[in-house]
Amino acid sequence: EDGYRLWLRYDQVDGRDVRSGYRSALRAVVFQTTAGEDTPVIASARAELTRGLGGLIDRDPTVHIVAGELRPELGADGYALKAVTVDGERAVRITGNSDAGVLYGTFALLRKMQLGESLDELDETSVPKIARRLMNHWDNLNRFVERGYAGFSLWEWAYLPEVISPRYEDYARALASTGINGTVINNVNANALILTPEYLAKVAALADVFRQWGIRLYLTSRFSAPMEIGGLETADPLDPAVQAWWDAKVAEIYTYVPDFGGFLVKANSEGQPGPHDFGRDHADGANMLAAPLAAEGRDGIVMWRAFVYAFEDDTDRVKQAYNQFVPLDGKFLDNVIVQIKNGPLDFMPREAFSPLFGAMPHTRLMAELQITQEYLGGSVQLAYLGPMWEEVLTQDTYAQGEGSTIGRVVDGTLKGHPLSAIAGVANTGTDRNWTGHPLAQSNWYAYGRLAWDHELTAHQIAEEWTALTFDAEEDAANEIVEILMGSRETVVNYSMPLGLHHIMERGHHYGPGPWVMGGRSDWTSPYYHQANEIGVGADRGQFGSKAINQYALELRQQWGNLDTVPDNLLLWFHHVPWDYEMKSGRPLWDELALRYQQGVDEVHAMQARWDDLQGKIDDERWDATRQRMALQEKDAREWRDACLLYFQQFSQRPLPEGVEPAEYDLQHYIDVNRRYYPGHPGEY
Ligand code: BDP
Repeated sequence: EDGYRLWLRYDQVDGRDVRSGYRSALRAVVFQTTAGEDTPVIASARAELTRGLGGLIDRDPTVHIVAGELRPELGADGYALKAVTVDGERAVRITGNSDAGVLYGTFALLRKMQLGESLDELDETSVPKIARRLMNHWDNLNRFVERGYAGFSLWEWAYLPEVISPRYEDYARALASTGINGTVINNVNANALILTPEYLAKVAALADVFRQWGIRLYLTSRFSAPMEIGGLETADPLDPAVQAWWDAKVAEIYTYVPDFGGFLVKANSEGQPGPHDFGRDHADGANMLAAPLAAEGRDGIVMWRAFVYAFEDDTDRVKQAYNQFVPLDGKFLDNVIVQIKNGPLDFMPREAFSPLFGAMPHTRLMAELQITQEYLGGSVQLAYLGPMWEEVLTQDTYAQGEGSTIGRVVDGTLKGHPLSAIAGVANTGTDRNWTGHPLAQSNWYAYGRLAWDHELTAHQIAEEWTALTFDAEEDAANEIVEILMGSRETVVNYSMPLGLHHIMERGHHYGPGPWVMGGRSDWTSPYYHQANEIGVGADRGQFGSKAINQYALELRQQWGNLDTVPDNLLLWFHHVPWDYEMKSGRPLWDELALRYQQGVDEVHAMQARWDDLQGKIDDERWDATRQRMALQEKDAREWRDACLLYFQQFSQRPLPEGVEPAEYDLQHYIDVNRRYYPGHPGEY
């Protein structure tokens, strides 16, 4: 049980009665689409059915492919599952308007059986709320994965297009199983080479595999590509020669990948080229790329990232994206969608949400979530991110009054935009189990499920994933679910509690670094924690950076007031005196120290609970997880000790009772020489 099969294990269903129940309910399967044709995607659905039912109940039912009426309520990708009778025999009918709908219905049927649900009265429909459900891979052409912690990139560039790794198909199956329908295969820190004919032939080979599973391929495009591979002297988006170059390039890409999905662009951000280099704005840049993607009947899109900030800009970094983008509202073409990270800073363990979600009513907006755990312990530490994403997607922006949640902004219903999309930065790599930490598979799964239906709860998804992934009795399964559910908050507690943020080590972002100084100010830690002898925290209120003004009045009132701001965002919005009396009645310093301690205690509790699971799940994954938890425990103590020693220099207060004193002095933690880190080449 090495984890390779992910949540698609299809082991024999437990219980003779259940098995025979399924066998008699599934003498046949009807695939119904509007076309009623046997296409490559239908062939994939059939292959999955054969694989799944072969494993689950040792049967291979007859498959009928029939044409049906258009069912508007199912939209483009939705499906209906229904128990029916065919020639006097019980069957299940899977209906979709499209082949993809049938494929998703097939996976849903198999999932129900893996979960042991009855098929007797089966009659249900499911329609994804978001149209483009994407993976983002930060994969470089040399196969190094930026912020990847599970081995190398899955794409074997040197062997493509001739050699097709079987992993490509297994990857595509895993995506399709949760309803993901697109993937951006290369890094946002882009390399123009991918747009050359040599690479496009390789890209096309990947797209050919993915297409059979309903997945469209997208690329990141380097803004300066016309100069780097096109021989032009400029990449000015308003220069006709540049526009012509992109028009031709896009046309060329479609000859390789006829269903190409479009471009993802990181521009004028962290050193990437962009329209500002030529005195133009983001809309000029995005629209130039978008025009050919919508020409000649194409339906490609541009996902233009709002992750922009510049150290020359002396305003609070968390305000900058809003400042740059809001004036451009209404200027983007219809096939441009602005891709926004959940928080305005980066992917911290906890942030307030990006205020852009509550702005730009005339612009299509999408969310970017980070599945890979850049700031949450790589794939060493356990952090099930379902609760974080639930927190984000259910967050109210109040943009159009109460109920204007980020989920509704992203699915397009709030503003009635037809183009909707969501992206998750992948945590996959060549590790045999795909994600490094065996339990990090849950994040890949949870992202896919939420992309389909952002109203599912994190708990529900954790239950599903656990049941699909382990052979565990109910008690053990519940235990795993509970461990998962608390894990992200545990990481918050021992690393950046009470709204602290960006106090990690520089570069690799693994481990504590509240002392990080030097270089550009917005990459230092004191820029964010602002610790001094008076207190700690970033003042983003009316007397501080005023970042709070980027939110709706309801939130300004709640978050701007020390009495009503929740503890978990306290130091995100306020600089708070060390002796400030918290809701608990304790002074801030004591509360902070106790939160760090609580994080460590929670890791200990988690280890004990995990130990008790020995023999209740397979040894292989149990032990791999146990070992990682031992490392996480060391990491958690290091975070606590380093941060408390550091902040104590300012607070000048003793540790409250119940907080263990640090093992070493502060200098020791500063000097920890991490030669290598999970997922980072390191320096030797
Ligand atoms: C930061 C990462 C960096 C990415 C950047 C981005 O540290 O590797 O390139 O985000 O999203 O979190 O562009």
